[in-house]
Amino acid sequence: MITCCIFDLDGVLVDTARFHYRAWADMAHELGFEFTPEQGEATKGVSRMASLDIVLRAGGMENRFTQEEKERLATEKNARYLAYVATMTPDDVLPGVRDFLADLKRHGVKTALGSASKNAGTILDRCALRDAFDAIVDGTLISRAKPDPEVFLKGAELLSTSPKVCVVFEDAAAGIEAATRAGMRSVGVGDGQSLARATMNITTFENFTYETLCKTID
Ligand code: B16
Ligand code: MG
Repeated sequence: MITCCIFDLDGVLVDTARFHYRAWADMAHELGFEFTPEQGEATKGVSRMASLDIVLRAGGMENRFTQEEKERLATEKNARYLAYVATMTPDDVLPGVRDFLADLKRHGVKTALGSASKNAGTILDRCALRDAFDAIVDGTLISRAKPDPEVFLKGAELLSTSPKVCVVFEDAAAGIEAATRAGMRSVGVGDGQSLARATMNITTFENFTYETLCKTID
């Protein structure tokens, strides 16, 4: 039985993962090294400060900065990221997402957002997605980042449901691990390789329905 779907935001509902990557790569370039898209994969789904550590480690600079300097670098990266986000419109919601959310609503399935991002509210508003969710959990409400299951357990709690009836949609390996640790099934969205541990995988929401979801993993 699947009565609740919890969605990651960046890389699942909207393609902001490329904005995060660009903002980190720009910062790295200014610091004097290149941060590749392959290295960028490891920042998906993890918190801002943990992402900063990943980037600095890639450039051999993990011990170069004080905590205060790291806070400043993270703030600058976030300003760059928000400049990209400011260009977003409702057209930036990924193909098939709105139809799938509407299909879930028709079947009485509850929905929650489960994102590590502190900017999730801004993105939901820019893309006119806020009203599509029964509950919203973002980086401002949690204290432990994925792969800790906190974000998804909080979503289930707000919807008053058991993890057993929840399915998580995720584009990051850390998010799939968080779902598994929460006792939930998961759908990996995107590149199958890094998401091999998901219960099932899709590459797009186009033509994906609640019926297909249930047939495949229920
Ligand atoms: P922010 P998600 C995550 O969002 C991103 O995947 C990850 O790359 C980012 O570092 C994290 O949010 C924090 O984002 O800097 O905006 O607070 O995938 O969990 O929706
Ligand atoms: Mg994501």
